[in-house]
Amino acid sequence: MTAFDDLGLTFTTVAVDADGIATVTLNRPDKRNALNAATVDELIDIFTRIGRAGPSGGVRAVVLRAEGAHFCAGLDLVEHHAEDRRPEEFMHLCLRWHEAFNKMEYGGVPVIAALKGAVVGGGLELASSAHVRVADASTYFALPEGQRGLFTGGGATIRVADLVGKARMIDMMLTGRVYQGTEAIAVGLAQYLVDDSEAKAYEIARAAATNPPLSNFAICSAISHVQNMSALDAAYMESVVAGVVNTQPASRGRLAAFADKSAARVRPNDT
Ligand code: 1HE
Repeated sequence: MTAFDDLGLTFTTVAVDADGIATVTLNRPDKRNALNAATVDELIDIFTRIGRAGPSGGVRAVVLRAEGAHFCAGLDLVEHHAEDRRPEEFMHLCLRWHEAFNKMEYGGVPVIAALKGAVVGGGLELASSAHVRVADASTYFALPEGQRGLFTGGGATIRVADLVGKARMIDMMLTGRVYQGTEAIAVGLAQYLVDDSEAKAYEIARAAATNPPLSNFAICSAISHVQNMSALDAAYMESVVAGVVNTQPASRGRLAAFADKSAARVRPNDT
């Protein structure tokens, strides 16, 4: 029995290894991991539990991955069609998407998305809630909402616009433009383009997990909160966070190692 077994997950799985690296898997490959309402509820449950352990315990980093050839096909269009939802029902569904994705982005635990195939519509909204996105050669990004007669509802107007800028997002939605490969990296949709996105995502998660959890908590919550603030309040908030993080006991040994010259220095990459 793991700490997640009692959640009764159907469309997702969670496994945590001995180092505290959690693997959260979208596990609905026959539907290209389309996000039905139940999957979103599972993501809320998973990331509530991951965040609740706090910066001192439990999960130290998350790799978000998917079964099958595609990361995520976005909103479950078949369910949406069948449900024939009323406006307020879809509004409340969107609020659940936001609950799940906010728990990811503001939860204080690094989430690394291992991408492949389609990362489209709500799938891109999910990916953009991760802290680091890793793409491979098969990965492609799009916002086909316009073509479907829909609009984004899972935070793309905030997070995707933040990644690529307002003008590119509007173009993507008006025209269905697809980004992939180095162009996707250049516009900011992912930070890494590699042969094996999962292997790289685990490498990043393991590297991040060597930082003190309180530092990662600040990195993976404070930076996002700051984006929502005025510059004046953000600077104040940054000072308070730095007051807590930069005096933590876990940093003492690291500072001592720098002072006694035993710590690694920051060097340029090998050329
Ligand atoms: C789905 C979905 C889905 C696949 N909802 N069932 N998103 C989109 O507009 C993308 C829609 N999907 C696609 O364009 C393609 O399916 C893919 C490019 C992702 C994959 O293509 P392919 O050829 O591998 O698969 P397929 O044959 O299209 O689909 C395989 C099955 O997955 C099929 O089910 P089956 O029971 O007939 O086998 C499809 O119905 C199912 N499937 N995608 C439901 N999205 C909060 S607002 C967010 C708004 C949005 O996200 S809009 C963007 C929606």
